[in-house]
Amino acid sequence: MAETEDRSGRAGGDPLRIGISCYPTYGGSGAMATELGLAMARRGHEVHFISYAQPFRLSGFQERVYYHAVEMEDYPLFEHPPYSLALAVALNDAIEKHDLQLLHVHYAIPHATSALLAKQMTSPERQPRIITTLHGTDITLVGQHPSFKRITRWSIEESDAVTAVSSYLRDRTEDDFGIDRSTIDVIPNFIDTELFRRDRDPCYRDMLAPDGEKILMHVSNFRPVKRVVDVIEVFHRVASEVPTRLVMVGDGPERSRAQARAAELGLADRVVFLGAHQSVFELLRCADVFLLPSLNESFGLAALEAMSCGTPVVATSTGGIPEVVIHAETGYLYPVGDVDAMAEGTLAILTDEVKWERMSKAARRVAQNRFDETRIVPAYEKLYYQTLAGGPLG
Ligand code: GMT
Repeated sequence: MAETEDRSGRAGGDPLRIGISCYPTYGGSGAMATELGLAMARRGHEVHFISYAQPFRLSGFQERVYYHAVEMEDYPLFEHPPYSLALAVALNDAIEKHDLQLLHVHYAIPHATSALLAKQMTSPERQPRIITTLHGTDITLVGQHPSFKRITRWSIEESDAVTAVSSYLRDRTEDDFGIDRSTIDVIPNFIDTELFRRDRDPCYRDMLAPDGEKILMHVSNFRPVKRVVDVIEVFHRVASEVPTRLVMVGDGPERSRAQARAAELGLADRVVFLGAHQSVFELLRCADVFLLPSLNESFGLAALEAMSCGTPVVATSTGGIPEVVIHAETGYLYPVGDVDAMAEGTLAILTDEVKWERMSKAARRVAQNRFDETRIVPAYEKLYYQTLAGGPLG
């Protein structure tokens, strides 16, 4: 199969009919699933998104893209409505109505399990192949819980193909679930480096830092794993040395703790909480340093988005982050919780223009050379064709 560098051109083979299921709300797995589906549609495939809400990156009309909402009956007996079953029915419905050949599900629970149920509900000659992409806490946290562990393992084992977004996540899947790592393909997350770039308008730098201050930025869903209070702590140390503003993008359970800590430290007027944002590339291109002090990340898509915008990253050396951020080249990596070292690293970048320029260029280069959409989407497409043909990924 001839591969092409064309942004929209298919590598080869007949167009496919693909179903995609993911979490539709803000989060890296939903963003990746949607971008992948849209890229596949641009390459000529028919793509059906099946979820309880329209994925947040799915806006506007695009040819060959369809969205099917999962219908749920709100019956008083259901204290916990069985979404997994409703999803299985919606997937089965899409398989039968649109003759889907593949279901690509993102985040194992419950999507892989529902997909397997949907497959079994379909007559043998029309059963689709199931591809499961592991994203992070489906393996490292949620899937570890005794109530989910066995069904997570079973759903991975029964999938026709399994991918993980980093080598770290593949290895964790082997270590924690006893699944042979050779059966899991590592296909990293990707980025549209044409969209996520620095030299484009709009840039809101003057609005975010009206007195010409440096800008630190953090983007996440503010869950405990992101350690957003550490972002405030790092900022506190940096702002006492260099005029700086902090822009916090996103929303979630830890937002009020972070806001309270900023107020406690007397930083409230220099930290802006923007809430969830649709087009983070417009913000990331104004940032001088991106902070990601997570407890764990299987990949760290937000760091890649920043790097593509030429923003150096200061992060923790945990999980799959070192597969994305190269220490001392595209930013700095430190142990979890070491806010003093993260502040020092941030200051080293902010106070040395030559270093900033070098890291900014290196960050952009790594994003382009290793994670551009045109390099990664063909790998998924190849996997699709090979899974349909029943063979391994070559
Ligand atoms: O696994 C999660 O916590 C959710 C998921 C998401 O939907 O945001 O995040 C994971 O998947 C992203 C996309 O592949 C990765 O960039 C994140 O690193 C990963 N999060 C964690 O591992 C905590």
